[in-house]
Amino acid sequence: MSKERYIEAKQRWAEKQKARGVTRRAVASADRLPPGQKLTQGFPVLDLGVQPDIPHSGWALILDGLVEKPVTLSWDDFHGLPQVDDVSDFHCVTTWSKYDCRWGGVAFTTLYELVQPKTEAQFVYFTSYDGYSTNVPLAQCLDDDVLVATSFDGGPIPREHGGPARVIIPKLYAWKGAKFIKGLTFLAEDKLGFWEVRGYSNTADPWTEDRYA
Ligand SMILES: Nc1nc2c(c(=O)[nH]1)N[C@H]1C(S)=C(S)[C@@H](COP(=O)(O)O)O[C@H]1N2
Ligand SMILES: [Mo]
Repeated sequence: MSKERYIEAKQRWAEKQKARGVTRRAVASADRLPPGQKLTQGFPVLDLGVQPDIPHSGWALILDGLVEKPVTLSWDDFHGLPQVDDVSDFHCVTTWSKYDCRWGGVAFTTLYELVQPKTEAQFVYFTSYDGYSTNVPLAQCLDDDVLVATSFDGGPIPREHGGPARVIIPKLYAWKGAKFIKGLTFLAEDKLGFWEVRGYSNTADPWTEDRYA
């Protein structure tokens, strides 16, 4: 994609977001820790008891569903896309939060532009190499801090934290960010993911303590 086209696309998203009333992530402030959360300096690991070992040669990211241009990206394809860095806070529903996580990878908006979702597409269903899944409305995925990350703190994402690639959606509880990401499917109707069918909230807003449905 040419730089001009990329910037143009970004501008369209910004306009769309403004129209939707989406605001930027708040900067550090006294109100930075959502209610009921405790700050941790460490980085706990939460998984389903499996940490799949996926070599870069065997890794692919499948983008499909209601899109004009479905695509399967190899590791090299993925790294040929524009890369971004984003520093964000991480909030797990089990009450720990971690500040200033630096993730690098491809912005969701870049993937969106690549596959060109049809107008019916309103939800994204994420699937992972460990059998995990989760779901998020498309509008929230278009926030500028949402990415498919392949780096953490300047290095590869450790396997226990979801490497080679994981999704980061800072404004939602962290179970909405799939580790070991394998596929993004664009859907017209919402489809509940692994924890959502097991009683976790579908909206997952840390600021309203929207933990369980
Ligand atoms: N594939 C996959 N992604 C997942 C999970 C999982 O079990 N499998 N757990 C979720 C939960 S509940 C949280 S809090 C975060 C934890 O990320 P971490 O282990 O890097 O702290 O990943 C989320 N993404
Ligand atoms: Mo979690």
